[in-house]
Amino acid sequence: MDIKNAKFEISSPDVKGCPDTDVPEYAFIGRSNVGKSSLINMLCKSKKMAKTSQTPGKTLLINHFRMDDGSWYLVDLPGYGFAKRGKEQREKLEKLIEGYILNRRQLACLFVLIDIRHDPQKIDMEFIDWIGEHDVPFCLIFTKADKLGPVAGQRHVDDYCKELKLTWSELPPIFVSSSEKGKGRQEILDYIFAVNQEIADSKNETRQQEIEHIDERIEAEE
Ligand SMILES: Nc1nc2c(ncn2[C@@H]2O[C@H](COP(=O)(O)OP(=O)(O)OP(=O)(O)O)[C@@H](O)[C@H]2O)c(=O)[nH]1
Ligand SMILES: [Mg+2]
Repeated sequence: MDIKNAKFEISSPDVKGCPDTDVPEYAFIGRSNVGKSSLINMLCKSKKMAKTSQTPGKTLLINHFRMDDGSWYLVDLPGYGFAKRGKEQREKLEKLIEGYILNRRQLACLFVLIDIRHDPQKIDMEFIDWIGEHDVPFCLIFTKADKLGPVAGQRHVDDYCKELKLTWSELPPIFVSSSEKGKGRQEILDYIFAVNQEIADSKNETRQQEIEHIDERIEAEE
């Protein structure tokens, strides 16, 4: 399956401003400059739908992109941990990210992006532990795979998983991507479409149970 159409919808300064929807959404988070906005563009086969920059700190709002006529959304979030930001702005962004992750009931999966070249960093590990404590469904995506050869890339992923296994008994789904080369696109989209299907199935089941309850009540009254 593939995305049929994709369109920017709205930028919000906080979770209260996000669109009032009832469909699943998939958000991208990670350190500033890790490639969140580029990955959204790559998935949507667009060069400029999400704004990217060589300078960290480009994305400062919650950006909603509607997919397939609004049947699901991709969400671009600001990066965390950009040291050059002032304390005040850093805290403001942390609040925005936290508010979105903990309160957005439409969030079907949070994709946590890690630069494939880097050794495990404390800030990412702490973030992963934090979302784990709050039962946020998440996947890991190792980005910028084109910057390393396949052997070195796999070694970095393996080392990362080893580190994660020190605190996690089970690892989340893991993807490797390159927005430059389109790597990982189909795997990530397949995952999203499978989760969309699961959510649709469970909604149908709930609806079916509600109908059966109503039927039973009508029969009892007759
Ligand atoms: N070689 C390579 N460069 C990439 C890739 N993904 C992103 N970049 C580059 O990395 C830089 C940052 O990309 P963005 O997509 O803006 O990163 P971001 O995570 O959205 O950054 P903030 O919004 O500032 O948090 C840009 O110069 C991109 O061109 C990739 O897969 N390969
Ligand atoms: Mg960005």
